[in-house]
Amino acid sequence: MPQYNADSLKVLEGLDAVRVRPGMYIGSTGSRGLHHLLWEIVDNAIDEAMGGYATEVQVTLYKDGSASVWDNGRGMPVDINQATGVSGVELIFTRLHAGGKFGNDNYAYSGGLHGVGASVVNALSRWLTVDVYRDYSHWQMKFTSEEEDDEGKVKAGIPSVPLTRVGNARKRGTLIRFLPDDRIFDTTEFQYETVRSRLEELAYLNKGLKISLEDERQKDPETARREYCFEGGIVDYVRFLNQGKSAVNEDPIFLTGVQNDVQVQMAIQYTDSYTDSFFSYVNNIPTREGGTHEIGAKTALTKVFNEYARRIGALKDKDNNLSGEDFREGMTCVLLVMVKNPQFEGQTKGKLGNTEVKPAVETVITNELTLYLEDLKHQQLGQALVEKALKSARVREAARRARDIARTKNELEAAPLVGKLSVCTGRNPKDNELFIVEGDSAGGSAKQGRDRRFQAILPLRGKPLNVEKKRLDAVLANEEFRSLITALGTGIGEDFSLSALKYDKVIILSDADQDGAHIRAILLTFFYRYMRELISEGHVYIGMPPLYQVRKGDTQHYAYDDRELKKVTAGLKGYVLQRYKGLGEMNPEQLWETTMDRQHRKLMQVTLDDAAAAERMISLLMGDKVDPRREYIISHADFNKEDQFDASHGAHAQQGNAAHS
Ligand code: 0RA
Repeated sequence: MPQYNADSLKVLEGLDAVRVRPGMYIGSTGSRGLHHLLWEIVDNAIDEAMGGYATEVQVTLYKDGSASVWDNGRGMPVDINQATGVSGVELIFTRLHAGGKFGNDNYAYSGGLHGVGASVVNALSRWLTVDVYRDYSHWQMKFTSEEEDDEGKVKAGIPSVPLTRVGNARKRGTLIRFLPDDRIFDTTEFQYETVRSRLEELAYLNKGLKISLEDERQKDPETARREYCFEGGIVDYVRFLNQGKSAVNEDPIFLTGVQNDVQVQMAIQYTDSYTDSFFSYVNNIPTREGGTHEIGAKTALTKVFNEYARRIGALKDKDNNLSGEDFREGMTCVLLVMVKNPQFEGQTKGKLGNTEVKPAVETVITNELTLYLEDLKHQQLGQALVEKALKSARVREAARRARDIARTKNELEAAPLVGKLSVCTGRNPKDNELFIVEGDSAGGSAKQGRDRRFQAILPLRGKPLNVEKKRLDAVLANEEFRSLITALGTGIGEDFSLSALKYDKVIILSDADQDGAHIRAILLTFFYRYMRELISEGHVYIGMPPLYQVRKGDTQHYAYDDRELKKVTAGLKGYVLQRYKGLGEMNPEQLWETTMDRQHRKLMQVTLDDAAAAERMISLLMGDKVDPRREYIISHADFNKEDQFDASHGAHAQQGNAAHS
């Protein structure tokens, strides 16, 4: 047993605090918090690479539920820290906030959101082992959270095997393996897709770094091992995001520079689509709510392009400047900044607050984009982009007029426009739900079966317009969408206002087949493009009708997937099984019982967790390039799989009352 002095006792108390309030350190004890543990360790490995010491990071997920992270960096310090008399490794894993940072400048940019340190991971694991390879030696140390104190309380992250030289080694690096504690977490299963997509993203953000994933739980060798390395960094990333679209500039514009300690990289590729997609990151952390870095970049883009448009004579002295939106039409952009002390704000801490970052980014982008456009090689592109912006401005003006007309029309002819809508009687939007139902017959059942106090029904006839291929004016001209917009009450695009929302939940009800999936995708695309807050604030849901009815005598059970069907029918004899092919097959009572009743239904909440994946999925599925779409559909053709929305929209299944709170 290792010896403890008074100082280290205090340290142990510190780690115990982590187990008392895990949420304070990792946000939650759900799946998100679980993955946070892994990101914590991955961040340290990436820091080592960003410092220029490592070229490779490997993550492994094991069958026993543990995970490991390897980097070929310098190896954690194994020598004794003079002030404490404890080895560097032990300090890193037992001292809160010691992390790997040591006040070292190399680590100045590391994880703002994570950065709570490897010790937190240790405290929340059943066991953790470290292997350090450096100076031709292999060192090992182990920790455990299995021991109990006199009162039977678990002691967090106690060294169980002291740091020991276990052999010779030629390689250099650090391997950390840990088993998340199932007494802390609601789930201890690492999700393959969550891990894979984040590692891929990190590989794009860290040019030239080789990041691999090995998942020993996977049978298929292709999924079991993935390796990512992008020599083009974020330039490759925008190309990847735009795969489903037709590019205007094959070679993305790449701008980079440093200003007042803020490192800036930006890659831009224009496509022939009409929306803009801005993906920003601070210290490798996605900033979905934007912030000062985004504002700085957008300000610079608008300013430089307007100046350029004047210089080439596309704008005359008398003309007004074009708007930022006009220059951003069809733009996909990745912005990555490195900031010393990032302050994250906003609902989900996804917004950068540092005021000094705006002028820094603005300066870098202004200088670099000006130089880029002055280059004769880029003259043609520059002209084309100004043309595109001018056209966007003209259409925007036309759309504004159309919208005004739509608005007055709505007021004048509100009744006919929402004629298909069956409103609810309750007047409190917080209690109310809008079901968007595929097909008139299911719509009819829903109208009869609903609780009319809280539930409104909007039936959709046939497939709605695919908005991905349309500008706002065409969307507004479409009657189906006009009904929807009017029903929601929020307005659309720039005019969107969440506070005017008439329903707390907007629930899409479509069949569990390809057509149904297509309709869902079109509706989600519409919300994503024109009412994004509706999704990000958690108002959009997918209703999950059961796939089976099991009837025996007077009683009936419903099963929402094959696994549940097995459970329901286990030990049951002489039952009648019905497989529902569509919502239309259910009578009003059945539809109510299975799909609409708050007590029993299953809803999937659509979230924007992975906006980049959503963006890509939407352009692949809804865009106009046929080949990538076909490929995607072939490889993801199982439309009954619940995690279909995980990949594209990060949806989370919720059952019964859970979805109701
Ligand atoms: C501080 C000092 C040194 C290495 C590290 C931290 C280090 C930490 C981690 C965390 C994961 N992988 C890591 N690799 C290295 C050593 C400094 C030196 O060798 O002089």
